[in-house]
Amino acid sequence: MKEYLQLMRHVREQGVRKEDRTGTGTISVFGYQMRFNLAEGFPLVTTKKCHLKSIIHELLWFLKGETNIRYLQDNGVSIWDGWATPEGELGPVYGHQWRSWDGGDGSTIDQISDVIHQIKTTPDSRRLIVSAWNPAVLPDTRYSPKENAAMGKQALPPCHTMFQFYVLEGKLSCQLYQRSGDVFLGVPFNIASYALLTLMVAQVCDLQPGEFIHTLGDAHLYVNHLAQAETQLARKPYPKPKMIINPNVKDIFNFTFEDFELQNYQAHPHIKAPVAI
Ligand code: THF
Repeated sequence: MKEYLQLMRHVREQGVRKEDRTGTGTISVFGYQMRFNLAEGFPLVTTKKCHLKSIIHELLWFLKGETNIRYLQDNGVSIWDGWATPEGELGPVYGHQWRSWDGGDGSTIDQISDVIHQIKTTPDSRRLIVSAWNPAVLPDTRYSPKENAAMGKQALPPCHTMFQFYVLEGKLSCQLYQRSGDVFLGVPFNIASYALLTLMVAQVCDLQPGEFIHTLGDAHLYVNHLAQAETQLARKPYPKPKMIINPNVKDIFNFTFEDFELQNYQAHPHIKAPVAI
C-alpha cells in the first residue's frame, strides 16, 4: 500500500493548517487521487493492522439500507456510535440515500438495484452513478450531529458523496469522489470498503474487477494524529492480501459476513487514534 503512504506523506509535507467543524484542527490539501488495480490484491493498509470486520459490517449495513446503528452494535462495531442519538438513529445517511432516495412524489429510488441493472444491460453507459449527496436532507449547521439526527436530518453530510462505475473489456472499475477524508482513521476504511463493493458488484454482474480510483477533496491529517502518522510513515508496507468472496452469491443483497475471507494479511501492529466527532 505505497499509494496510501504517499498520500499521508503528501499531506504531511504539503498540508496547510486549517480549522475544521470539529474544533480539532487539521493540516489539509485539496484534491488528490489514488488508483488501485484490484487484480494485484486487496488494498487493505498493511502499515497498521486494520479492523476488516468493522469495514465489512459497515458496508453490509449500508447495502441493507439501514441508518440505525443497532445492526452494527449487534455485530460489535462501534465506529458510528459517536454521531447517533440515544435510540441509535443517524438520520437519512448512506443506507437511506443508496436504497431509498426520496423521489419527492411518494416514490423511492433504489440506486443500488438501478445501477446494477444498468451495468448488466448498458455497460457502456456513462451514467453509472450512485449519489449520497442530497441537499434536501443536509444537516442544519446550527445543531450538533446528534441533534440533527433527532430532527430527521443527516447526523453528518456524507463524506463519500458519489461513486461511478465504468465497464471496459469485461472489467468493472469504480471511482469515488470523497469530499472530505480523515487520512489517518477514515481513509484506510474507505479504500477497503469501496474496493470490496467493487469486487461484489463485479461478481454479481459477471465481470472481472478492474480499478478502484479514489478521488479526495479536502484530504487532511488531524493534528492529534500527527505522531501516529509519523510512526506509520517509518514502516515498510507488506504485499497486498487477497480477498476471497463466496462465488455462489449472485445477488448484491445476499452477501453475509461469512462470504468474505481475507488471505495473507500481514500487517504492522495497530495504532490507536481518537476520532474527531
Ligand atoms: N469522522 C471522522 N472524523 N473521521 C472519519 O473517518 C469518519 N468516517 C465516518 C464518519 N465520520 C468520520 C465514520 N467512520 C473509525 C473508523 C471509521 C469511522 C469512524 C471511526 C475508527 O475509530 N477506527 C479505529 C477503530 C476501528 C474499529 O473500532 O474497528 C481504527 O483504528 O481504525 C469515515 O468514513
